Amino acid sequence: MDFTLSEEQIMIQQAARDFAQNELLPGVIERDDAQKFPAEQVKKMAELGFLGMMVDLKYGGSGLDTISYALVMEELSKIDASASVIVSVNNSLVCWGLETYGSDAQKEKYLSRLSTGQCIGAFCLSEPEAGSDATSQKTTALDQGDHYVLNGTKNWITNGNSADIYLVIAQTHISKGHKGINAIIVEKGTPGFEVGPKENKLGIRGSDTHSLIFNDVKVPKENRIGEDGFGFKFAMKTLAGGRIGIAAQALGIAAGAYELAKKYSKERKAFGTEISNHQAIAFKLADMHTQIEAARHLVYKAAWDKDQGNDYDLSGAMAKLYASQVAMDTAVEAVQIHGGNGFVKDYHVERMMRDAKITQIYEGTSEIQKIVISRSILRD
Ligand code: COS
Repeated sequence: MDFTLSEEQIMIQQAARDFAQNELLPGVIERDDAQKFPAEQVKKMAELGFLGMMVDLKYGGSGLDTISYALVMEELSKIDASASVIVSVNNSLVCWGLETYGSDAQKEKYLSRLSTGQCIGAFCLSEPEAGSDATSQKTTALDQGDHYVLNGTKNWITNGNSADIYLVIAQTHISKGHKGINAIIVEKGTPGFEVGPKENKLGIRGSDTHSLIFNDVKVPKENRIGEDGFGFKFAMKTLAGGRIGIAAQALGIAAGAYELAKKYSKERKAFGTEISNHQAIAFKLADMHTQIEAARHLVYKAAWDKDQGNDYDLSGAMAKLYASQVAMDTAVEAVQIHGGNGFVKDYHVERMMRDAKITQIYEGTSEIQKIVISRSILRD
């Protein structure tokens, strides 16, 4: 067993750490406040190859492994989870899905643009009545010979307005249930496709989350990913990898909040000494550090499973379930250690506490992860 990162992985980790400090930290409070999409920062992340990290070089990607991707997600999320979710969705849910299941023509047409950040992508599964219950898709993509006609509404879509390419999950053969669902590529600007209002969110406020409305949207048949009826499996397989990205995001939020709390505890004095000298604070830090290290092992193991070609549904779900809980617990304790200062924006930890919450909800709630885990362990 070897826990050592390769030289290349350490280099990428350092590049992401430097980028986060130099480019994401300035203005992160203001972007959160104003719900401002980090457009300039996304452009720079594209230049660093962060938007198509695992995509083959021939499609403009960085050709890296999932561990490198997790390391980058962790570093970016220590500073700005709004920026890292854009990276996560583009890499895991859009580029990976297209590269793994798309046709050669689809890859030629869309993948290089997505992996180089010329445009960004969105993954559109959730609906007003189909979040966790993902088979209950109400959006339809009816077969009209050489094209589909899409009707319906998607909810809470990350990159909702900033994307140009949308992977839309929709029901084609209603009587077939989940076996009648398709995944269809829809380009922004297609007549009848409208972006709804921006959500005013608790956390990750810099990322743009919108509903999407499809009103008789005509899309050529060649935009369907995989065989007819493959859409639900496509969504499940894609989300299984996405969960590793979000687990790494949660790990980063936890690690970022912990680092700030540790630093603060060594500066702030109370009762004549730095508060880190009080056992009440030191023990909190000990718990945080231990839990973060455990989360890190789960996240890297899931990424490693994916790189080895092992099944990663179970390890990805466990990583997300645990890391998101650690993110939430650590961020709450980081605020506590900061006391009154933790409750104001300048010290960052209140934002991290708000950002942490979504990691227990999106790409499968913690309850959904427990369904995936329990079904997997009870199968044998
Ligand atoms: N990989 C491949 N196929 C999968 C799969 C996976 N990880 N998980 C499920 N499937 C397949 C099943 O094998 C089944 O296909 P068959 O009937 O051909 O065997 C099909 O998908 C339906 O699965 P199942 O019967 O288990 O469906 P359920 O309605 O019970 O739900 C869960 C399955 C709960 C796991 C699924 O709906 C889910 O993940 N929901 C959460 C979705 C989500 O993450 N939403 C957030 C939106 S994205 S931000």
